[in-house]
Amino acid sequence: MHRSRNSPFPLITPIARPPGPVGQSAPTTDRPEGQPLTMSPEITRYNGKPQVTPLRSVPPVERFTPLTSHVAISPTVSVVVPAMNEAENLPHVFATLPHWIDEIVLVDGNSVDDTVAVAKRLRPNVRIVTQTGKGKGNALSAGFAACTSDIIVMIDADGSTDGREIIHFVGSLVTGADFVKGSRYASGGGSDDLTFNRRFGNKVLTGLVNRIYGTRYTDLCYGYNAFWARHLDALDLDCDGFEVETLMNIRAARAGLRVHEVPSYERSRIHGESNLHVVRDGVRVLKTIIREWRRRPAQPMPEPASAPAADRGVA
Ligand SMILES: Nc1nc2c(ncn2[C@@H]2O[C@H](COP(=O)(O)OP(=O)(O)O)[C@@H](O)[C@H]2O)c(=O)[nH]1
Ligand SMILES: [Mg+2]
Repeated sequence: MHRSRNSPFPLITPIARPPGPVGQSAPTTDRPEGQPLTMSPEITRYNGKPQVTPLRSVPPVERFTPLTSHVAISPTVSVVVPAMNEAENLPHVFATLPHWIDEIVLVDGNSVDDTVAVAKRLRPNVRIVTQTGKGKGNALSAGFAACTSDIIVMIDADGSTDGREIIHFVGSLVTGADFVKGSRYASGGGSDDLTFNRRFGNKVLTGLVNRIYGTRYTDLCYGYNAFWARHLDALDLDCDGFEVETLMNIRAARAGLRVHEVPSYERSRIHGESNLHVVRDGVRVLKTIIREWRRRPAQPMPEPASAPAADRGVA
């Protein structure tokens, strides 16, 4: 998709690259007039000989958005925020969202407070989707379907997840991941919100999924994730409740997507109470794992796409 950004972007300029290793011409200096600049070649070895494979063209400079003074990306980013009665928390959540995201999609769970009004006041261009069914899974499915960007990030509306971490998810996607999971157990991650029961249940369920799918997930039931929108069909979400993250993680593994984990710190929800019930929703997660296991394909799981990682990420 194309974005309409007018900002002249001074950080990326075509650089005349120095000649490559002896015997190889520099791919950018002998480019015919009018041809787009190509990315730096990937140097691989084949039968012991170095091979230079030019990657595909760099998108036009106008399509790049600076994220920091060192990083710019060309794909667009949508953030999906499921929210049910989170009016008091939204100001905190929206304040952490980076200025460079392209779209916020708030999925309202028929809130009886001012969730929608507050969201509109904070961000007049927020897109409001009203879910037709019930539950977080149903809300996320509706939100994902409404997104128009290349990358989709999901974040909670209770103040527990920090929008300033989005750059880590996006960074991982543009450098080769298909699907990025936040993890409270990865080095640098943590939680103020996990009770003993939730921690225990998550550990058991994570171990079960890892055993069945050969994955090495460290955190199965966490609501901070991101992925390329082009993988929505592979995820094929068809659930209603808090089992949604589990289903996404299982379907990502089954589809052979390249899954990365990034550390994430979960704070306690700021106002209000959790809608999750450990036993009820733990059982739903377990049922989801068993149902997916029964449906597992007879053939082995597909290999991840073989295109160079750094190129596949750049939409
Ligand atoms: N739209 C919508 N959002 C929901 C629903 N259930 C939970 N959420 C949102 O999902 C996020 C996580 O829910 P929360 O109750 O904090 O569960 P916990 O984080 O697992 O304790 C919050 O932003 C909630 O407002 C729902 O049925 N519909
Ligand atoms: Mg929460």
